[in-house]
Amino acid sequence: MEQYWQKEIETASREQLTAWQNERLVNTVKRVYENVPYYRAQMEKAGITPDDIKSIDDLHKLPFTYKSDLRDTYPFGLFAVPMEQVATMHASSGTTGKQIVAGYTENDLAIWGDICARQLAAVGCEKTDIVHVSYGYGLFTGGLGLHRGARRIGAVALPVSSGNTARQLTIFQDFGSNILCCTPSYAMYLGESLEEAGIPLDKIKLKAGIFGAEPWTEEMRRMIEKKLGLKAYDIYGLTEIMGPGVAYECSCQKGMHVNEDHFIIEVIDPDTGEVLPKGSEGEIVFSCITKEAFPLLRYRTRDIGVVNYETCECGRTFCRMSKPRGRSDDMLIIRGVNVFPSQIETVLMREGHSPNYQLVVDRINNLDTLEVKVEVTADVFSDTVANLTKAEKKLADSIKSLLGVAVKVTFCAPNTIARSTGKAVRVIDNRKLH
Ligand code: DLL
Repeated sequence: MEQYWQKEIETASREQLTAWQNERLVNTVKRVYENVPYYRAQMEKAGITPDDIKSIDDLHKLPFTYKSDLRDTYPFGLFAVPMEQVATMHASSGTTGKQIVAGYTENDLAIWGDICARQLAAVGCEKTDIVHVSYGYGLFTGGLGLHRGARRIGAVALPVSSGNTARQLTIFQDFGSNILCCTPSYAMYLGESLEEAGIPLDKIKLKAGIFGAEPWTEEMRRMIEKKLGLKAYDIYGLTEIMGPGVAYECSCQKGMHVNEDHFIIEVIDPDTGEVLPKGSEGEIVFSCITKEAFPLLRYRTRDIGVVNYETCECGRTFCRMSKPRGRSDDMLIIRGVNVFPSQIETVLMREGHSPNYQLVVDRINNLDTLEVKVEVTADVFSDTVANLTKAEKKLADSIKSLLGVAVKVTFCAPNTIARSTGKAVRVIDNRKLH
């Protein structure tokens, strides 16, 4: 039977959800206009006042918030409450420029706990379960976010944090962890490590996993499920909006339910900024409508996805967002062709290759090159050079036929590509160094 944390909200009618969104959006716009000089200036520039925002139909009138706005106001310039009301902060380092700092009031933390509890309930978490949290604790939102969710439910929140893989395996066995929370790449690494240590699955009690914070494919999901003997769920979120739990997967696993009572999702054309018709793929934009300390409006996530408004069989009425294909800024442009690392991952897994891969991009004689390094088993690696070359070519052909871009495939010996305990580094772009 489907389990909910706040059933009345999670299954509320569309009319009710819209009514909440209308009221909460209007209030948030007023609040930021009054309390955040930067927002007031942006709205003045756009020629609007809070009176122009009467319902979610007026949302498109508000200016977008970009990551660059967060840098311009670093560190606390977009906070909408005085510091004495801020209970904690998190930050994401990002790959370029200054880190992003998010503030939370006590009330924000309670809501964050609830939305993570919704995810935990959806995977069947009970009070008696041990929730093994291997996302990093600290300024990263993953560890403490899921920790709060587990506490909200009343389950055991086990703050293992990431790293020290051998110890993680010992804890699985000795403590009987039931639900694992970590990045999908770390889940894969934990699965491989279990195998290498010769620990059979009947020695551990994991039943579900909550994996997110980076793109991963359905193929990877199946592999993790097999290696760890659990059901793997996807969870989405970002520091700027809250952290994990902005959207969560139910047992149907056909998209992640967006917590629409707290966040409004839009899909826009990343080039023109225009809101796209329902069902189109585009850049995902979020507005926070209940956050007190750091309520971003129309924040450009750069994540590319699709939103589905059909009712889900689980009974939840929140719309569902697809797995983001990746961030528009992770997208590689190789000789004019757009390539997402996740597309390459799909080909690798479909053809039975290992999920341990890395993409190396370079520019040689003014021409982009893409090398796909992928680990193979010791058996394959010790095969004849002729056979290896043939197999590399076969994989390169498959990638070319699917993505339309010629790549060089290089097979690597087992355990030569660095494993990640947090977010995996999938791409090394040497072009940036030139
Ligand atoms: O990664 C928050 C989080 C922690 C989500 C734990 C899920 C679990 P940031 O470090 O700010 O926050 O990174 C946010 O990660 O814009 C996406 O590009 C990517 N991302 C997050 N979840 C997923 C997912 C956390 N399920 C950025 N699938 C986002 C694909 C994801 N990409």
